[in-house]
Amino acid sequence: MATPAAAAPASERRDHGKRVVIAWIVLSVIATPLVVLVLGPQLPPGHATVQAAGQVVDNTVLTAIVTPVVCLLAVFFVYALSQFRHTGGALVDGPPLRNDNRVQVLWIVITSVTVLFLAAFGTYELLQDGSGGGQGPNPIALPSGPKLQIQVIGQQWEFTYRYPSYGGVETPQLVLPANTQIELHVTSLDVIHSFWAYELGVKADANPGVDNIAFVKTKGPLTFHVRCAELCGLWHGYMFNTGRVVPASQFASWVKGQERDFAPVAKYLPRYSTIYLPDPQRRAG
Ligand SMILES: [Cu+2]
Repeated sequence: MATPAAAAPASERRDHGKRVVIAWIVLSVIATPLVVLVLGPQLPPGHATVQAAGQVVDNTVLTAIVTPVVCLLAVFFVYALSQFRHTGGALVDGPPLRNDNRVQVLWIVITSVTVLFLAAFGTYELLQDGSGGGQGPNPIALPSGPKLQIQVIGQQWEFTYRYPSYGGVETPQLVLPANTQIELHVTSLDVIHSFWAYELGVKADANPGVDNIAFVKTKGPLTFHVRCAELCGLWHGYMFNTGRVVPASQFASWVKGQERDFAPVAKYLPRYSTIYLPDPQRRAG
């Protein structure tokens, strides 16, 4: 049985702790502002809409909070590797470690404060902006002012879009007017899908029989990606497209053109509704 090594003198143990804490503080003080100022603006999903920009702020706050934690791990890792390295001689157990009340109290206080702050911050942000992921049929975060309602319909294996304020025309591409509050009603005709418009900061479940409402306020013109983010059958991987944010005048002429182009098939569409139920004859894939 290995003999426990003699405990290091108390002053030496304190030195280890002091060195680690000083290195941690120095590294955190340097790294955290760098993360906020340099990495923060690059974080997803970008600043293309008000909601996306809000998510960048949230991601920056979360990354800034985790930075000192990562710094502590890195400092302790490097310090332990360099200082507690075994250098020849017989391998012996280190001195037994008992509890340390100060470390335990500090640990509980710091982790509790961090978790409670994040819970409060997350709740506040959720009530301010919604989740960007759809709030169900009764949103708790309602933006004020006029909204353009657009329905997003998932189906195997594409998204189509209905514009109820333009005669319920249904189009294969999502086009939005710039600088406008959009009210997306996300639903599905068949199986579960997920409407993910990355640059818009929207990722909302598209479920049959559910009217999932998500708000997005557009900024300037933009081309954005739309992708299904829920495994929905054989061709799920091909369920993607691009959409556009265009100036309001361009949107008006585009939607008029769509009404004209799709007029011959408009009579085959079901009446506009917030939900549609799957056709029982159709086989889900
Ligand atoms: Cu899908």
